Amino acid sequence: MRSTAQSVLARCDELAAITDEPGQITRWFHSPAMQQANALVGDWMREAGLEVRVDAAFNLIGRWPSSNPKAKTFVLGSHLDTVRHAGKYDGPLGVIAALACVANLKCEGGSLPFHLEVVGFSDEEGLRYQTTYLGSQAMAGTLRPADLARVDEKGIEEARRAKSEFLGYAELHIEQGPVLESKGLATAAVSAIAGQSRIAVELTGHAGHAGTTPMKLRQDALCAAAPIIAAAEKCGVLATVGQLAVEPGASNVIPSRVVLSLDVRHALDLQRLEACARLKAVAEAESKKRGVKLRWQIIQQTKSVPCAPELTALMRKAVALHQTRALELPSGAGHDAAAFAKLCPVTMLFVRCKGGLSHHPDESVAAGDVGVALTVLRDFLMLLKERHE
Ligand code: HGY
Ligand code: MN
Ligand code: MN
Repeated sequence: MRSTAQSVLARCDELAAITDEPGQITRWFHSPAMQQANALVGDWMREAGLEVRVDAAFNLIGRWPSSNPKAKTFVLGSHLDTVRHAGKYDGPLGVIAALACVANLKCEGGSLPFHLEVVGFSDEEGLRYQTTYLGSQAMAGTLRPADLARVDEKGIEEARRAKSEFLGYAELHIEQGPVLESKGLATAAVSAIAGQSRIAVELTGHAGHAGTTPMKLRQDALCAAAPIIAAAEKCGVLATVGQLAVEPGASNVIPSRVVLSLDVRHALDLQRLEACARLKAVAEAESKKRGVKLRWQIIQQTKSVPCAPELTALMRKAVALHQTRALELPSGAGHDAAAFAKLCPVTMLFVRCKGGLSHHPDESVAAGDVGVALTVLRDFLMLLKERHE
């Protein structure tokens, strides 16, 4: 039976019911929920006639081999893990829509001059280890020893694949921003993916009695953290403190230790790195002023990644078959395509989402837009087929 926008959305609903935190959608790397998600989507891949496996980094892979054993592989991917209290579509829409597109091609008796894989990456968000692209980096072979030291899974590096295998990669993803809605467009190609810095800031002061310790004698870790958070809000690039832990966490005890997360983004790497340097200087000054010890730990830095012009031109051509305007938008959000770009040319297709809202349970997409995206993705594959026949 043909896959439609409605069946794609119904599967997003079904997958959304699988969570590590009842009452909300949360799936972190290699959790029980992620293993259930891989099993469910793996069954859908088998139903579509794909060869299904899970690699050493717990990436789910559905393969449609070409009749030419010497052919290269084209990958349609996105991620199945989520942020905490996520929406239904950030990641899963890309995997389920790609599978629907491939299933329809196979139903029509189509064939491709290249192997095709649909991949559900195991950890794009980094909820478990605060590092992003764990699954796609494992496949790209770009995990560093520091990343591996953080991950309590042995042998994950065996997921590595060779550049020579791949023809290219395309990722369908909700825009997670307001531009498509403001322009009245369903889809757009993506020009580049912004880089990001993920930093853990630890401030260690000294606990004490809230009622007897004079203000000027305190080493208050939270008072040292506050100016850093205020500076992040005004640092001139996108900066977010998403996590804040305060110890010992009693109302009548001066905070002795604070750990906060810093997520810094910009399309230009130099701007991002300069903003991080400014924030580190604030942290050093504020902690010194209070006799608080500072630990500034860069968890991960990922550079901005341009999408491949030739593939993106093909994606724009496919968009132009269905829309009056075929734009190319930059992505402020990170995507597995950024990690996969180490292996081969990559491109992306954005789908309008309501209010540009994402990383929120109210994330939503219109069936009509998903329908357009399915057709664009199919036409993109047909254009690719023409190029490689
Ligand atoms: O954080 C991001 O940009 C992506 O959702 N992982
Ligand atoms: Mn995503
Ligand atoms: Mn996300």
